[in-house]
Amino acid sequence: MSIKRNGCEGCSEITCTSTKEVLSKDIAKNVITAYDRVQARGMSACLFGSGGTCCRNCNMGPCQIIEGVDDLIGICGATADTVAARNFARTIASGTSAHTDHAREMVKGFIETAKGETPHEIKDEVKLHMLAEVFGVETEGKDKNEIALEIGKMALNDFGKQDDEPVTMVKRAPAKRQEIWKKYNIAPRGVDREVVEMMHRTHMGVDQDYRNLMLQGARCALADGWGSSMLSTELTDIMFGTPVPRRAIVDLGVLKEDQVNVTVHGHEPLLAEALCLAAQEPDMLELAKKAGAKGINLAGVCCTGNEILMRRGIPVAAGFIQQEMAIATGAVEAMVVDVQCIMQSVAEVAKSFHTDVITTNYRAKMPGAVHIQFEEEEALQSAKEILTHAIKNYKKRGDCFIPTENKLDVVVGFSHETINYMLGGRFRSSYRPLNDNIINGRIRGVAAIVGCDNYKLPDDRHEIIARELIKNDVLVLATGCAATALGRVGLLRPEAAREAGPGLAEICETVGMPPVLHCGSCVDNSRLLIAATEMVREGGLGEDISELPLAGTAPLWMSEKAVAIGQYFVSSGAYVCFQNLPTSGSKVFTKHLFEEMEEMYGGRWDVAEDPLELAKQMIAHIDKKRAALGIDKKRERVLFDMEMRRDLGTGSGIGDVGCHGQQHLS
Ligand code: NFS
Ligand code: SF4
Repeated sequence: MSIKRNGCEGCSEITCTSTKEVLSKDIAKNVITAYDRVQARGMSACLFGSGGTCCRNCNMGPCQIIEGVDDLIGICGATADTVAARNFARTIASGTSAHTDHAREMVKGFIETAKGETPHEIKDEVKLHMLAEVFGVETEGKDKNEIALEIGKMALNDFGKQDDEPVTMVKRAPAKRQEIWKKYNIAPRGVDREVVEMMHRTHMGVDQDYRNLMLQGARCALADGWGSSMLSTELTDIMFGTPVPRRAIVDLGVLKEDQVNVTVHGHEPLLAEALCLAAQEPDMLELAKKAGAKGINLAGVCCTGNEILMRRGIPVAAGFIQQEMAIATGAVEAMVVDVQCIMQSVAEVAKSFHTDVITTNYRAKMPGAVHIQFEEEEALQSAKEILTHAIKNYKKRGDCFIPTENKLDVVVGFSHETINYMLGGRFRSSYRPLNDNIINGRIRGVAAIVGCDNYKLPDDRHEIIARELIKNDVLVLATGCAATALGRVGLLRPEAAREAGPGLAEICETVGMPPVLHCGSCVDNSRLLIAATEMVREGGLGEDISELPLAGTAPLWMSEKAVAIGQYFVSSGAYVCFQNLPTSGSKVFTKHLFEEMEEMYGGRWDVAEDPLELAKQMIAHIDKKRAALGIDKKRERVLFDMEMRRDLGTGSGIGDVGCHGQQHLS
């Protein structure tokens, strides 16, 4: 490799103190990171590629197309709008397939659990019964495993079914939303079918009308959000417990000098949960002691990290952009990976250290890694085998550097049920108080900051956007690597309420919650769909998601999954603003995303390169929705007298925070 590193020269875009510290140390001097590759490559991205008008869907191409130039259409005659739409739709299909393949594994694991064939159990029976109702499963006289087995089988059917009926969860959406989906014939059918149909329609010579292509794009994305992702979230909650608020730590500093450090990187919680169980087994701890370590320290990376952080309080070492840095500390015995968002470079970085990258899934192997197949039916045994391998490495550890100065406490675990519980209190857990506080203007609206980190842009963008939103009384819900990034800068702490506007601060202080709520991994964006639906159902904010003062962003998106998520939010009625989209090469298609979709779905795409501008656009949308609901005037009242405080504390139930999560908070 000819790219060189020079201390921290290549880190001009890094603001994370821990990352900079690690990269400035001698032990990391040979580590080439993605930052270095971005620098070496410069910003000369291909305009056709980034604008979405490069087509290589057949072997007459590749064709690079310029909109409005007659000679520069595809060899087959495809125009810029068709090609941009096809590429965008394929991105959605790819993102959907990733969530879907993950979800299928979870459903299969759920079925095995119901049969007693895994070390896991059906933990959340309340949610099990709620889901039984959604699936129409009779519960009378059946034990929890029987109910789970029936739900599991029906859920599995949602992936592969061939009839034209929508997937089960669609019926959870507000009635008005379901009508819109019916009108455009985009209620998702079998999830796999929507992906296959999308791939078919984008094949050379099939669907060549961008509007028609994007009807399937919307349907495919909805199959992700209301189909596979929602199934994954709900069944994972039932198996491993619905998250409740708890304190934890997010930083590279969670690695421990005197323990065997195992980072779990990827997406499927079945592996991570099994590792959590195995790491507590006496024989494993004994083995670690024999190797001279005080224990086994598990730490998460990326979305797997978010899953075990939310449910077990297991710390997150790194988000997507820090995966190489975790190894560069020299303190990691093994990075155990499964699927998605694992950069091939981790195996290269690991070569400079004693670290082994252990792949565990037959679908995802990597040169330079050790493969130990994780078998769900023998989950504990598999996990032990992986840990044994890691423990053996402990003795080989050389110099290491763990940054310890920047470890920040975070409060995580805001499932849609806990948001409801925290705000509503023990006796009347509901979204009423949230709706009331939006109506009275203490909370201006709700924003979702989701998605990835991206080496191409400065890493403080989530923070800039979140600070601007909370300053303007917008409650922020965060998932994925965006949530991890916001945790690193202290915004997931109740103390961050000080930075919020007066209305939001008042509520956060009364309830003891942060102004930015960590709602989980990327598949857990489906929680936000349910939260939005509950807000509609509660009343007072219109009859559909599109009427809510709500906006979403994935400002540093890099993965195709983020585009699928963006599209299912748009098709569900939300305003979604990214920092760029791969469609700029076609004004016609971009207009479809930015304007026509709003007419159809009430939600739309938007872009804003500057993070402050992006936040302002989200706020402008929220204000537009407030005005349409006729609640814009109420916001003029921002100062609270004692009576209003009392009202906030008891009248609405917000002060009654004796929820099961509260004990973790104090
Ligand atoms: Ni989401 Fe999770 Fe992170 Fe982006 Fe990747 S880990 S599923 S895709 S990078 S947020
Ligand atoms: Fe070119 Fe058309 Fe083939 Fe695409 S499908 S590569 S535009 S000829």
